[in-house]
Amino acid sequence: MTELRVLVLNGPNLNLLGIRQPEIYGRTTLADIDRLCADEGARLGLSVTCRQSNHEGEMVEAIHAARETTDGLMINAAAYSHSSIAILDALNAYEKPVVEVHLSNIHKREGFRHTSHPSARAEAVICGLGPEGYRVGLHGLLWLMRGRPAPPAA
Ligand code: CA2
Repeated sequence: MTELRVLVLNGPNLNLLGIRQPEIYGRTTLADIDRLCADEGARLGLSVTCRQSNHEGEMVEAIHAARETTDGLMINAAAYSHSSIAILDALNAYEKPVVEVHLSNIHKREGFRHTSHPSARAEAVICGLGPEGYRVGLHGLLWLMRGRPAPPAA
């Protein structure tokens, strides 16, 4: 059986994780998160590609490309979550499962973070679990890509 392919797409400033403002976002770096996703993906039999961009148009193009090359997508659009209709439109044109992830609980933060546009498209949203949210997100995405199988009978 061929591996299911997943794109993990991270947005602006997440490249600074673990380097600046550790009091807000912690000491885990984006490289650590990429490794977590690759390792957990391998355990789950997924082929995981991680990308980060500080540019809205590049993120839109990465989502367009993913239409042909992936079976599921996990996105942390970072600050573009709260502003980018272009990214929402690109996600709406993506026909496979989408999981949205945020490190922080955006609903406990400033009001302008409470609306996240990708949530209008994503099958599931995870926020507030820090880097662990990416692991949980991959498990959820796999379940969605498999077509939401029922749990085994107890
Ligand atoms: O909680 C999340 O994952 C966010 O998507 C992170 C974004 C923020 O704008 C969203 O509201 C919630 C910010 C990512 C910026 O990360 C930095 C890391 C270190 C230093 C500066 C920024």
